[in-house]
Amino acid sequence: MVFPSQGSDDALLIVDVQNDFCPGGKLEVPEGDTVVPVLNRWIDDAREANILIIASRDWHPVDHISFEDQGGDWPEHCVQDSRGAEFHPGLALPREAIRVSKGTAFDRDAYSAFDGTGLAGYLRQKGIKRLWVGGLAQDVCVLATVKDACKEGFETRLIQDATRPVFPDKADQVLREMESAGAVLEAADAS
Ligand code: VGL
Ligand code: ZN
Repeated sequence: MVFPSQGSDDALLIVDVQNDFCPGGKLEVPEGDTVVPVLNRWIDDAREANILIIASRDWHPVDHISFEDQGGDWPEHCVQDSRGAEFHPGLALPREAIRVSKGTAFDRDAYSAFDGTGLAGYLRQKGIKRLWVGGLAQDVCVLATVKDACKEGFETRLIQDATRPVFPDKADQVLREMESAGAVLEAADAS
């Protein structure tokens, strides 16, 4: 059991565990794939306990505004229906997990899984109060998602060993930023 506590008001939120954010991908997160076996344990537990599982994905149209050749900050990545946009093949995402796509507008980027997706309302409708969050990248989309989750009033827990940053130098600063937003940092899994 990896959930320290759980109930029908818990949900597991997996952010952007996609090929392009893993080693060999177009926007590589160092050691990004190491989150996969960790998250698989959380998925196992969530399934056993009937906990809602949400998986977000970065899902850009071609020529997205965030791409360098369009004047954006990032190399081309997670283009809709490309291999790079697929979830990491090792991620044991069950059929019933809810998929959330973001960053789908040509002219606007979205880092947070809550941005433009209606996710907060959906979770409230399901009676969710507490979110366990992991995925990629810790300093970009996970950070934005955690901050929005706190702002939306969810009790938010970051699963520290289930996330990795694009820029490892910023990791500590990012953790402090999450804490000041109100998130709780879950230490590495003891099991
Ligand atoms: C992300 C950079 C650009 C992420 C998405 O999922 O962390 N990072 N788009
Ligand atoms: Zn993106």
